Amino acid sequence: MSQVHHPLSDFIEYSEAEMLNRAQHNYQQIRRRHSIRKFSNRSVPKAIIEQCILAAGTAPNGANHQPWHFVAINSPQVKAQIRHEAEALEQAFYAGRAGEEWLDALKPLGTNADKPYLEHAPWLIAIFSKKRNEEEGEQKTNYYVHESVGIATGFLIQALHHAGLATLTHTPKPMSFLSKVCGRDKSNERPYMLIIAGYPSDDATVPEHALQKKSLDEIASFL
Ligand code: IYR
Repeated sequence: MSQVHHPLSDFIEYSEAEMLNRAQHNYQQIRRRHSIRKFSNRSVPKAIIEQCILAAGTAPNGANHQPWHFVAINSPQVKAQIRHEAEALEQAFYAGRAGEEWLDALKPLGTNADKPYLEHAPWLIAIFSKKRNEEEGEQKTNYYVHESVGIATGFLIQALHHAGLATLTHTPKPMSFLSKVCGRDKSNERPYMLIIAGYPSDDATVPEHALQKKSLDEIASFL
């Protein structure tokens, strides 16, 4: 592989005052992102989702192998199938598979096995991690797959929020049904997470518990 480098032509330098202002503004924007569980069935154009996935695809990742695949689902049939399978798993989870401690931890959120939003929301985005890239007959091992896909997922959530959409992360356990439903039943791919995106319904709420964020002192140290 050649080692061509390009000048860093798109870096923008801001004054320190501007940087502080931008950092504060970004915090004020991102702190308005809340996981919600009541979505409107109002449609959202595919073009918006495409731009958000493009943004996710710019995430830093191992050796730039980009070990991810995004399946954006708008089809009512596929969404119904996902809801059906996810609810069956969640019923077992809430009936005891989770264990007492986990169920106690979820109590303040008020979650349960019913997942109507998996059908109501216009878009479900299933994210797959790829332990190998197998495009066009090549066999390339991927590196730092979990870290890379985690960062890309963060970028995706940020992009969706920035675009003006509400989001929810969902990780049914086990998630293997997503591979089949999404047509990604390949030995090199694993479902990583499901992101629900759309408009909140008029009666969407945020649990008080979810608003309690740790202070800077609690989450950071400066040496
Ligand atoms: N996946 C389940 C349970 C659940 C687990 C965690 I950790 C949460 O932060 C929220 C929910 C569900 O979606 O209900």
